[in-house]
Amino acid sequence: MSLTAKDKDTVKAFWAKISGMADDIGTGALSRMLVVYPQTKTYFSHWKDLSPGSANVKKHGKTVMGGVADAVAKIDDLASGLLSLSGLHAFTLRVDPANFKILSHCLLVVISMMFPEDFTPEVHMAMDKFLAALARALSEKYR
Ligand code: HNI
Repeated sequence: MSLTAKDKDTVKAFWAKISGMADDIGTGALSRMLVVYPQTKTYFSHWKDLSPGSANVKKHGKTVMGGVADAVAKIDDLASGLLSLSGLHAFTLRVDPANFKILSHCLLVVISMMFPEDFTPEVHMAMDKFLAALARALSEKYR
């Protein structure tokens, strides 16, 4: 399902509210992903410490959220905007694209906990659609 103009406005407005906390969101989501879905740990076996909130997790949380911020900026053309990041995950990192949905879910959980007032059902739906579109865009080079 593609994002409507209204969904895009909702995502941009919500992102403007939460982006100042992006590093914490990234750390929280990545920490949860590695605990709740331990199969995701295989991709990060070269890290020193995969435990929640570790220096490695914090640093990579920030990196991932940089990618999300970039996706918000490219919301009108995600598939071509994220092609090189998709290629990196497909050919160099060889991440199973099923994991993009897992991380999206963890992002939604953390965001809902950090912003209980602002995370209305309308925002939830728009963010869910956006993260699904982001996961689809990251999967583009796997085709
Ligand atoms: Ni992902 C590196 C963005 C999901 C495994 N990832 C990156 C980088 C960005 C990024 C940006 C750094 C690229 C560079 O060096 O040029 N990743 C994103 C985004 C999502 C995502 C926006 C989804 C929202 N990545 C995932 C998932 C996994 C994943 C779900 C595996 C479970 N990514 C990696 C790995 C690296 C990586 C592994 C390299 C990290 C390192 O430290 O070596």
